[in-house]
Amino acid sequence: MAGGRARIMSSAFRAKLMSADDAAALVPHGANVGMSGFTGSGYPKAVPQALARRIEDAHGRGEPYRIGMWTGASTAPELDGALAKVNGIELRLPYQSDPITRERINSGTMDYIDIHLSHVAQHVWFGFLGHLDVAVVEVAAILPDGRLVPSTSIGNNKTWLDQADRIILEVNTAMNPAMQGMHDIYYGTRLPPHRTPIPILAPGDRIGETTFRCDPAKVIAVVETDAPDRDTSFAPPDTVSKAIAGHILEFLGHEVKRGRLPPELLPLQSGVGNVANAVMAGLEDGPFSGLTAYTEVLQDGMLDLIRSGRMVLASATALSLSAEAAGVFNRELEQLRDRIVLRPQEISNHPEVIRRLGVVAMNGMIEADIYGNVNSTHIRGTSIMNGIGGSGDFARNAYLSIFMTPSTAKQGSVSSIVPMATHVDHTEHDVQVVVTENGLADLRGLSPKQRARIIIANAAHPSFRPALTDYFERACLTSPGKHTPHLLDEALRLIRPV
Ligand code: 0RQ
Repeated sequence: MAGGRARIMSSAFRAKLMSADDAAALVPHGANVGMSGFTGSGYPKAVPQALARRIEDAHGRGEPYRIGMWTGASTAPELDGALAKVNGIELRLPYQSDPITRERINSGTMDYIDIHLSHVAQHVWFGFLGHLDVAVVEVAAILPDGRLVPSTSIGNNKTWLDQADRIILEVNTAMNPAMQGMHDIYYGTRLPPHRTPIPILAPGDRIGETTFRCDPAKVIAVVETDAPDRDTSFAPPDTVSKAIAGHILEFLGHEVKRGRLPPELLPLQSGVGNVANAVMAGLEDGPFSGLTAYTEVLQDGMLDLIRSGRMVLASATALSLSAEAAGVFNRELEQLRDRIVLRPQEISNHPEVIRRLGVVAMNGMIEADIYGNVNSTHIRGTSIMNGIGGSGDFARNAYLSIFMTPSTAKQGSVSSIVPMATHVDHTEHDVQVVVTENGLADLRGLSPKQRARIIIANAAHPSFRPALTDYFERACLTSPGKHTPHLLDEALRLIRPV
C-alpha cells in the first residue's frame, strides 16, 4: 500500500505500522475506548472489525471481553454494528443510529448514556465519565512533524487524542488529502473557573489550527486503510417532506417581512434525516441567498446549496454524504475548501456560539405533545431510537427553534401529536415552532392552552384532531390545575400500540 506509506510522513509514526489485528490486540478487556466517527464519517474502518473478531473468539473460549465505547456520534456497520453484533460493548455514548446497537440497548444487553453532543468532551475533561484508556482515530495523513490531518469528521477526536493513555491511528488513503486546511481545531478551551470566551463572531471564523496535535510517545499503532465512509443515502423528497419544507420556507419568508430575520436569514442548523435534507433542497428553489450554516452535520442538501452559491459558508463538525455527493465533494474540493469549516463538536455545538450567532435550528422529532414538549429519542416511552444528539444544544440556545415531523407514523396508525409525550427531551420552553405536513404552529408568545389549540389545529393529522380536541376540552373542564390541563389517567391511552 504505497499510497498509505506516502501519507505517513513521520518516520517515528511509520515505525509503529502494523496490521489491524495486531493493533486490536492492544485494546484490552474493560478498556474505555474513544473512537473517531460522526454520522457515518471519519470512523476507523479496520481496527474495530479486528477487535470484534478478537472479542468473538474470546467469548467462544468463555473469556470476558467487552469495552466501553465513546464516539463523536453515530458511526457505521463496520464499527457500531460489528462490535454490537459480538456483544463487545459494555457501555456506549453518545448518539448512535445503528440497528444492532439499538436492539442491544433496548433489550438491556448494552448500557447507553445519551449525552448532549457539546457536553461529551467537557464531561471527559471534568472527569465525569471515568478514564479514557485508548483512542482509535482515523486521519487523512500524518505530517513529517507528527501533526495529524483530520478526516471527514472532527467530533471528539481532539479530546480523545489529548485524554487517552494510548493512541491507535488509522491512516485512510481513501480520504482526500486536499481536505487539509478545511478543519479548524480550537485548542483554547480552558476549564472553569478559568474559561475564556470562544472567539467566534461569524460562522466562518477560524480560531484554531488545521491539524491535530498528537504526542508521538502515546501512539502504540498505526494502521493503513483504504475504504470510503458509509454511504448515507437520502430518499428524494416525498410529498410529506416537501410540504414540511414548504411551510418552513413560507414561515421564514414571513419572518423576513416582519423584520425578525434578515433577508439572508441567520445561520442555519439542520438536523439529520430525509426531512432535514428536504428542507435544504427547498431552500434551493426559495427566495433566499447569501445563506450561512452553523450546524453539526453537512448533508447532501446543504452541499448542493453551497455548490449553487445560495449558501456562502457552512460550519459543521462532520460530513454525512451519500456516495454520490462524496464523489462530488472530492472532485470539487479545491473550490469548496474555503466555504466549509469542520470543527470539534464542542465548538460546532457550543451554546455560547449558537446563542451569539442567533442560529435558526431545525430538527426532527418523534412526537410533540399538545403543549409543545418534544420527544426526540424514545418510542412509547421506553425504547431508544437514536439519541438526543445535538438537538438539545441547538434547541436550547437557538434564536428560533423549529421541530418537524410527519404528522403520523407507522402508516398513519400513530399520531406524532399526542396529549402527553411519553418522554421529553426538549421542554415547551425550548420549542418555538412545531411543523408537520399539515401546517405550522408558531408557539411564540402563547400560553400552554393557546399552544394546545394551535398545535391541534395546524400540526395534527385531521384523523387525530377530534380525539385530541376532545381530550383537551375535557381536560380544560376537569383538570385540577388549569394552567396545563391534563387527564392523567387517560393521557397515555391515546397513543396507539405500535
Ligand atoms: O422507524 O424506520 O422502524 O419505521 O422512528 O422515523 O420518520 O424515518 O424520521 O429519519 O427524520 O428521524 C427524531 C429519530 C427522526 C431523528 C428522529 C419511527 C419511524 C421510524 C424514524 P422505522 P423517520 P427521521 C443533529 C440533530 C434526534 C437527534 C437530532 C433523531 C423511525 O431526527 O434521531 O435531532 N433526532 N439531532 O416509524 C412511533 C412515532 C414515531 C415513530 C417516528 N410518533 N411513534 N414511531 N417513528 N415517529 C444531528 C445529530 O445530532 C447527529
